[in-house]
Amino acid sequence: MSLISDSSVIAVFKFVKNMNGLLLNFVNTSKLYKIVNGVDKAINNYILKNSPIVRHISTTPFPANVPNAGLASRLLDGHKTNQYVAERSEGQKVPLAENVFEVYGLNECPSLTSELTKEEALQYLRAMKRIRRMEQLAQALYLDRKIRGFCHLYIGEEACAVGLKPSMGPKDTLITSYRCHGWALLMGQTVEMILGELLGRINGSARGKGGSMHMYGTNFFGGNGIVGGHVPLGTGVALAHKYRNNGAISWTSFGDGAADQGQTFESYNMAKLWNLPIVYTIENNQYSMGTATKRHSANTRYFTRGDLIPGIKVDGMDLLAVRQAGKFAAAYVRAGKGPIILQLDTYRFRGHSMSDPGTSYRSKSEVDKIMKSKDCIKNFAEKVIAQQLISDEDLKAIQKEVKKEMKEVQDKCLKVKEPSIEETHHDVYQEYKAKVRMPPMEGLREHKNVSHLVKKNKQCVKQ
Ligand SMILES: Cc1ncc(C[n+]2csc(CCOP(=O)(O)OP(=O)(O)O)c2C)c(N)n1
Ligand SMILES: [Mg+2]
Repeated sequence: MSLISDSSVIAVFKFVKNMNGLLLNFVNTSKLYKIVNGVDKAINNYILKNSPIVRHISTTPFPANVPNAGLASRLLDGHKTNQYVAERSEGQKVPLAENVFEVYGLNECPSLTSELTKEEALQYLRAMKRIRRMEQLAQALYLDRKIRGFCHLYIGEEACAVGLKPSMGPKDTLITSYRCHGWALLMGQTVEMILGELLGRINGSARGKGGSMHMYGTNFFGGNGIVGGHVPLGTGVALAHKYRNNGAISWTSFGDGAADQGQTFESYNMAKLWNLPIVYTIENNQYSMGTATKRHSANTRYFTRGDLIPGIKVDGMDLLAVRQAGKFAAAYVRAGKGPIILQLDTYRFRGHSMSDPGTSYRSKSEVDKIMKSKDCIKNFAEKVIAQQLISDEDLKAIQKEVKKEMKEVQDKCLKVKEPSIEETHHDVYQEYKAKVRMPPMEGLREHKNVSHLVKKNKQCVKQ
């Protein structure tokens, strides 16, 4: 098991003792198995204090049921010793790069140290992979002319949604633009509901009648096609949260193009005036269709444009940075301090929509360079593997599992029928039974024939 002798390990330890990052890496490696065999008490203590992994180093005989036995390192087989170490069940400390945040109107910045457990690492990786694979399938189905109409892919931007989701509480709501498939999945739609909707089948979330831009679900207000049009809607949802006093946040996500809309500034004004519980999230993918940010925005520092609303610029390709910023923003809003803006700098790897090759207004080399160096999934996977939080095998298993899942769902959806022509009169109008100030959301999702209301409405129009 040992690669180097005890004495040289100890020497290295002493040498790197003051170089925290290096030492932690060192402690994370399997060479530790050898280290604990021969080290003195001072070094044991040092490991215990500094290692994100080691929870316990024992000098008593190895107990039958060490906590985390599967993970715990029964280290010293063959080393004629009774020491063992057990793995920490809490997370590892993962440092972030120093330049991932810039703040406006705030005295503090999100922490540059992120705590991450193995389970979380696997969860985030799986979530990003599922979105990407689903989008890749959507792209292929579109090219195969099985999906028609609008279709805006989220490939490249996955860290934005996946990084924010852990900060959302059970009553929090999300509203976003037409680039919504990833968010739909995170907000509880199934892959079948999303692919079914894209394919126009009755198993889709809007029974195949809404398509790419119009998916809704519990606490998920869509999918919205008008650029910036949903920013006031998200602000209205925040007003509803405040009115209902339910402690929830309205997460309102939009693009750099939408950030220039007049209604965005009107929304900022009302949100600050009324101290609404809202996080405005600008997914700045550098382009508004074919127009680069510096050509459409006089000020591309979107996080500074809320006047009295504070903001944070975040490396949106770094999942952990997004998560830290999301946590910070959620705590800020839940403390009753009012709105906050997050600018997540990201990049879309595909064209604006399926009808845009995405290469006439930006060079292929620009796209290739960013895909190579800034891919949020690849970089996150490399980081957590280097930290020994997960293994290459874990990553391969996720890839395999996700690919299989998506293929099965796609095959299933392709066998489902499209909605019939009679369905034109389904779910068009809502009949309000009680006098309420807001329609009950459950009612809106009922699948019912409302042709009698259509007739009634026509009569009203004639009169
Ligand atoms: C009010 C309005 N104007 C123009 C359009 C056409 N349009 C659709 S998407 C888009 C670009 C929006 O860019 P951005 O807000 O950065 O979002 P992204 O597509 O990059 O995610 C435009 C101009 C529209 N849908 N609505
Ligand atoms: Mg954009």
